[in-house]
Amino acid sequence: MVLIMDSIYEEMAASVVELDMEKAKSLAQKALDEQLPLLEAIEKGFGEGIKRVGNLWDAGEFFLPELMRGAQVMQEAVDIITPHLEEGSRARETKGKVVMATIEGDIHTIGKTIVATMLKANGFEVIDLGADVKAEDIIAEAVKHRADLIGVSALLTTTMIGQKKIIELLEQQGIRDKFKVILGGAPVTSKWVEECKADGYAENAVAAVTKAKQLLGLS
Ligand code: B12
Repeated sequence: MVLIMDSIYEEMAASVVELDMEKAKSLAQKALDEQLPLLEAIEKGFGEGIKRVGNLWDAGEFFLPELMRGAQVMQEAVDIITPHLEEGSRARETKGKVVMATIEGDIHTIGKTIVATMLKANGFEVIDLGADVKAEDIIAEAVKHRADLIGVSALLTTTMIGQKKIIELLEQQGIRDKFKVILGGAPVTSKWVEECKADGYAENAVAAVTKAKQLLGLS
């Protein structure tokens, strides 16, 4: 069984690298039809594919159009799966409110959206503000919605500084103690999170849920 799954995940990864939208979408549908572990399909399948696309870009073998197409293929495949990830959570009581965004200047949405979906699937109420959101606006929304947790994604080394700004603004506004703040995104490390004086870091969506529960005293 494990071997069969591994080969489906490999096909999923390959569909992203081959920029084959039809193949990716039909594999996403197959994951639903065959009731595969959906998060694993995203992370080990399509997620692995987009990482390989990133490596090809790094190696100079892919250019921006391929990078963009790869992202689009991954996004559309994941969009087929995510509504089904959330299904189990709707009736349950909310574990807490989370405001999530990708920081200003940064248009990378895929990882942030996966984290948001996983949090929803685990009973959190998530207000997803999208990408390229100013630190000021993230805080205003967190205040407005009385969020418990703020989650901020950054994929560019040049935009990570915006994550730090969130903490600085919360301190300036005298509301630092009202929210727990978690940071993430490929270039983010626990050292950076410490430097920002944020509350937590998670490397992937599963770890993000564990961290969120831990910070809100739910585990
Ligand atoms: C897809 C992609 C794009 C797509 C994004 C489409 C979209 N809708 O998101 C497009 C093509 C638009 C794009 C554009 C650009 N990109 Co780009 N892109 C990538 C790529 C290949 C994959 C990112 C991704 O989606 N990964 C898959 C997801 C699942 O992983 P993830 O994002 O890391 O998220 C996981 C964790 O990090 C974590 N996580 C994420 N967010 C959060 C938040 C919280 C709170 C928590 C707890 C956890 C968490 O959980 C997630 C799930 O496991 C990366 C390469 C890479 N290795 O990361 C480059 C990369 C990030 N891009 C890069 C660059 C340079 C750019 C451009 C500047 C290119 C250009 N010259 O125009 C532009 C940026 C424009 C802008 N202003 O933002 C560089 C950044 C380099 C750097 N050090 O800063 C990278 C690293 C590629 C490279 N090696 O050069 N990109």
